Amino acid sequence: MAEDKSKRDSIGMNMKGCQTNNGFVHNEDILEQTSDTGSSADNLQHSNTSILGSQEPDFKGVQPYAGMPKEVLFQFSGQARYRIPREILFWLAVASVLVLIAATVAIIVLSPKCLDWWQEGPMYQIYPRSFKDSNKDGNGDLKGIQDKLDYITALNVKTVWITSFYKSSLKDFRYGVEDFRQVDSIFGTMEDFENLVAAIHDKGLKLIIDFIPNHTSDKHTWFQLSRTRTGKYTDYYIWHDCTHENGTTVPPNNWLSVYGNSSWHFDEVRNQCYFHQFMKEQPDLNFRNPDVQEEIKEILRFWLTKGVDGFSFDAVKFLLEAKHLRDEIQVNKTQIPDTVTQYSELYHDFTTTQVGGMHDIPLDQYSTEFMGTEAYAETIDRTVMYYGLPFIQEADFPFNNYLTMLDTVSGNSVYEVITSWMENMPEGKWPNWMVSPHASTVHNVLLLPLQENRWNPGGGGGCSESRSRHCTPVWSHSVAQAGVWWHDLGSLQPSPPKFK
Ligand SMILES: [Ca+2]
Ligand SMILES: [Ca+2]
Repeated sequence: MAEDKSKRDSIGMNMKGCQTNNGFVHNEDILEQTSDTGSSADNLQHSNTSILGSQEPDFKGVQPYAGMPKEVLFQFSGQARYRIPREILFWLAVASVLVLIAATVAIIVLSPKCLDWWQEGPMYQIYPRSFKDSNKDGNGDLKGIQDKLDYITALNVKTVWITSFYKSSLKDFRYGVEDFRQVDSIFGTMEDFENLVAAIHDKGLKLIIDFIPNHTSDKHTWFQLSRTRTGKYTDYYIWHDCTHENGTTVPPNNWLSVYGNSSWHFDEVRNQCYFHQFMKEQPDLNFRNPDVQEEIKEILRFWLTKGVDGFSFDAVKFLLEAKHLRDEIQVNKTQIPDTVTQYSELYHDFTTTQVGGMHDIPLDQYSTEFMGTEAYAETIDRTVMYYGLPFIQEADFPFNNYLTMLDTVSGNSVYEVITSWMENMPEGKWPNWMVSPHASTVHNVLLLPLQENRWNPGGGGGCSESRSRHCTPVWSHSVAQAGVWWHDLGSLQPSPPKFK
């Protein structure tokens, strides 16, 4: 008891000293007060030990004060009336931080993704040769497109899509490319292209261009080197032994070209047959060859450095063929095989949309911006495969031309096509609607402000001013759709559509 009293006296003296010092206490004051009691350093140590001991002194009537020494502070802080609120506040702070983190993650996960530029407005596809002829030589050209950018902007188009303008022959609408790094002279020069890119970007537009990975022209340097078995180019194309007797080629199998007749052509220089999905002047590249893939990447990088914002990969469904080279199955099994020459007379299970083949090629790695694919398969469920899988991104979207393939346009037929696409499209992907085919003559421009929410009630909702005017609701709510317009005759330009 005497010891406790001594301890309380010591603390009380400290407090007293503090109070007389207007509540501001220095350690020296404590030491001085302690010294005044006649205690030695040992006493001080004894005093501190007692304060921190298991026996809590009676501080009844004593209030904490500013500047109290650590030892006193510890004594008060251990009391339940201070400790419990402190612990409550601590855990509240921890809980608040955890809730904040969880809320942030939830908001990020659940919030609608910001639209990419290719989702914010229609694309306008231009076949340059018939769009506008700037120098009156009979061929539309790149300068002609540049001259019409105000018109394109007036359509509220956001992206210009220019079809093949590469150095090529006139065969197959310039899709037999002789040099992927050159602008064909009938369209202008590389300087014209660079000026066009700058002008497009000055207007706030984006530019995508066609790219044709499946084949080249037979005049391409690669093919000339391949047919002579020169170095790495030897396997740049799909070569196979075949016989050539009495003016007749006996091909490796019954595969047919899209344009009819055998898709194999005998090459006298190499003394082998090469494969072509399209014309014989358009030999298919061997896309399984890593060197070919690297060449393709380099070409895409070349155009990206020119300022191109994305690509439309043409004829992707024809990229790969089955390695086994087995005959394709006849549609009419009773037809004499030698008379099967038309493309429609075979099922093309081994030469198109190769499952396990197409997906082996990570197409999207070739484009840092946008990649669409022209892969018009027979059925929608096969075309949407080009969206890729949840963890394998392929095209940003495969172009959807099914509206243009309707034999009879009616409310029901349009509804069925749209519904079919939306139901087959992988979750989270972006739809698109091509409203005029690119391989026909003149089509009226039509914009369908279709609505994602119509089929996806849980999707992001509502139009905002920052989004395209094309989100003008038809069914009371919508998001912008990436429509695709085809305009192939500049002399018959339609009036800009009216948007509400
Ligand atoms: Ca011209
Ligand atoms: Ca191919």
